[in-house]
Amino acid sequence: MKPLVGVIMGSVSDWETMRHAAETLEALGVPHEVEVVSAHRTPDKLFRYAETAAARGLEVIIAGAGGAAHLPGMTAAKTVLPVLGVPVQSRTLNGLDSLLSIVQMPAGIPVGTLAIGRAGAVNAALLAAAILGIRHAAIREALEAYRRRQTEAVLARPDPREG
Ligand code: RP5
Repeated sequence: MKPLVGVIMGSVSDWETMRHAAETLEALGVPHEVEVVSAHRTPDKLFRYAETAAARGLEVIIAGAGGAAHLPGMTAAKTVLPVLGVPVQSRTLNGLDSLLSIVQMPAGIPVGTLAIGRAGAVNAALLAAAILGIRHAAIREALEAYRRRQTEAVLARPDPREG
């Protein structure tokens, strides 16, 4: 099936974080593609990617970047598809730089910004699935099942001492 979600990141070094988005989409059976697209090192590729995304059938883009994290915002500037931004935890400033770079978009060009690191990557995938679930019943059902399993797993282990 053709990808519905594009998972892009500024560097291969972001994969350790962004793989959690890809794995979550995989678990939900959401067709997706994964690619390194750098706002700074490959700006022309970024423009091409964002400009052609909707015509290629993508419905949501998840963009992860760290430091001067311009990828999500610049992607959003070139497409009207929903763009979900994942701040990657940077070595120098722990990802606060990434978070502020992604979240402080000017009015008019929104990026749905998630938490720093793994939680943000997982939640970006879940949010992408929720958006797709409006139109794609199978994805909505997979998301409902995911949430049910999560609730049951927590209820099954109320005592934290029992590993
Ligand atoms: C950003 O710079 C990337 O998103 C990455 O988080 C950060 C560092 O990139 P590398 O120097 O590790 O390639 O553009």
